[in-house]
Amino acid sequence: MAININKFFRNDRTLILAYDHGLEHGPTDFNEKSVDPSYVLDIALEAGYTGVVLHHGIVEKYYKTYFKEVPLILKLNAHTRIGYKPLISTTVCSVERAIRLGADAVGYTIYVGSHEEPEMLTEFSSIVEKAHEYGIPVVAWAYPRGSGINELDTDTIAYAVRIAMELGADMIKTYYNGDKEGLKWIIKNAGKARLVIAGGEKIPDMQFLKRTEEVLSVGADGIAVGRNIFQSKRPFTLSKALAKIVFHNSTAEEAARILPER
Ligand code: FBP
Repeated sequence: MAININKFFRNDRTLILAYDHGLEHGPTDFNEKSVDPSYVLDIALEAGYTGVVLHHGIVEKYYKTYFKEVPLILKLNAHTRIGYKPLISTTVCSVERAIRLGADAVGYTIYVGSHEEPEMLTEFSSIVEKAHEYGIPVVAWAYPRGSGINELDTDTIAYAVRIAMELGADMIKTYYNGDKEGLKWIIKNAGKARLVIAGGEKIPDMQFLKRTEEVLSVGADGIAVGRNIFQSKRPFTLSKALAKIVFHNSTAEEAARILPER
């Protein structure tokens, strides 16, 4: 069956709002507003994001009515920051349940280089096989991680992306380390899979807009951002500025004109 990821694209670019942090990082990532999933879904809807990333519990209780206008990537695995544990992102939802809940794609994190990587490779492959049988695209979080691993080394990121591509990912999310030439090589290694850049820790809004302009200019297909939006003091206008860069090729300077203060 042909797998179509176009639902997540507008003008051949994608802008995804990630909101799986409550599980991945804990509530310290949130403020009084962003702790409420409805608030974050409002941002996604109003700013015209072409995708949102959620775990199934939030989907069941919040992803309803008009929020469904924003296509859904349902995250199938999770890893928490609390306590000591192996570096494996555990499967917490099945492909079938994701489909029943209205997912347009499923997402899965692979910690490439971790001691537990083999399990994640096997599981990811099974998920790709099953999701593709149902015609559902798969988004891989290809994150180098583990003892002795330099998470931001260009060749290591390229290797992580290559692994996800060869195992059948339709879209791959990974880090940007600031190496523009390196990103070109990373994108080449994604092949026909689409490549999106993760947001990372909160940086000043203008810096984030510039970083977005940069990765798109090199050839990334879009960005998947979380903290840089919902930890911003102006998540709605910042999202609209981002959309100008992503979908309309505005420069960061042009896009920033809509921000109340710089
Ligand atoms: P951010 O834009 O906030 O970095 O979100 C992207 C993301 O991949 C989330 O989907 C996920 O919860 C988080 O980063 C994982 O963060 P970490 O790199 O700490 O594992």
